[in-house]
Amino acid sequence: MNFEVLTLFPDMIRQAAGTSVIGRAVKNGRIAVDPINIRDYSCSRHMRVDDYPYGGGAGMVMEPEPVFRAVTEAKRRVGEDTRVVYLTPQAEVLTQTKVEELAGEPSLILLCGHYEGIDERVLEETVTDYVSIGDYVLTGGELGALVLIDAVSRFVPGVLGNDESADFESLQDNLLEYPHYTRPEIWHGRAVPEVLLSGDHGKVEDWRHGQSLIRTKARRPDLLRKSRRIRTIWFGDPETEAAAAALTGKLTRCGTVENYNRKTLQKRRNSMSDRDLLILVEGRSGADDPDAAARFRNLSGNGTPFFLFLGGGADDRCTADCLQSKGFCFQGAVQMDLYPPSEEAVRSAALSIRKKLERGEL
Ligand code: 6GU
Repeated sequence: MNFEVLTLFPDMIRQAAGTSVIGRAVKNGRIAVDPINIRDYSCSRHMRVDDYPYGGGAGMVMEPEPVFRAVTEAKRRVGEDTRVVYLTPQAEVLTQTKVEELAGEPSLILLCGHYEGIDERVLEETVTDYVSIGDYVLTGGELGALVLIDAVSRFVPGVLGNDESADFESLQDNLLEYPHYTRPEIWHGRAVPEVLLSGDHGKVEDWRHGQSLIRTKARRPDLLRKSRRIRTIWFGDPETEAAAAALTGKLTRCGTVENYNRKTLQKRRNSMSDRDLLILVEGRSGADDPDAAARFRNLSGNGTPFFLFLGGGADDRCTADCLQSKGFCFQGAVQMDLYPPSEEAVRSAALSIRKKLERGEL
């Protein structure tokens, strides 16, 4: 993946991109971080790139033409259609979901502003994404660009070693990570929680999830309000189950995946709350599910949002209508190639759901 960084301080980018995990990834050729000095595209003999603001006021504004020329050069290098991300506090705050979305691009052009900002007209003409790294003001966009490069690069294959994998991040769950411990077993009189020494994987997982909840409630209650328990139901063949499991795994670390081919489950009462999110993966080919009413006999929601994922040309109307009448709230249907599901299809399906979760739209 290529990062073209348009900046007045290329050394700052070069320094940081030569160090640690990102430095290793650059040396291995997994990513390229290419600073472009906006000053090299100045229109004046004195290499000026800023001027006084129309309308008066404090500070200087970066002129449009040098920025435009620098963007043009970056596009010449990595492609005309490359997204241009402007790092600015006047933007949505970067999240793990946005990071993963950007990681799907082959290249990114990162535009770092300075002074009071950049002439609005060149932004209108070139910028595709506005990104802030938090609600505070920095002296320039370079640290934002470096934060973005670091976070995005973790998703580029080969950037992380096996034991640093970016497979599933706790933040994708809108939950904070549980506490970690290593040797010694007792340190400064403090013991490692006993359950971690028990060797019981189920118990350890339960404990960690509990700790994540406690921690999120205490430190980031705002995240908890966006988090939902993911409940996946599937029916169809083993490929459908694989798709259901993959999709659930991209949404949460602690969801359930239930087989609704099975008569026993259809008989058991299954009530979902308004804090749950139902994912229904329907794999059978052909038209509607004629058994929908019987299949969902004992399933009930309480304003519970749901998404449908349909494989092999299955129709959504019957299933959707049936669930709507049982207290579920239809959020969308996606046709998926389930035979087998491509990793890309699963990834983009999960991303679109997480975006909605993050915006509080569910
Ligand atoms: Cl990305 N740039 C600048 N200049 N200030 C910021 C920021 C970015 N994120 C928060 N404050």
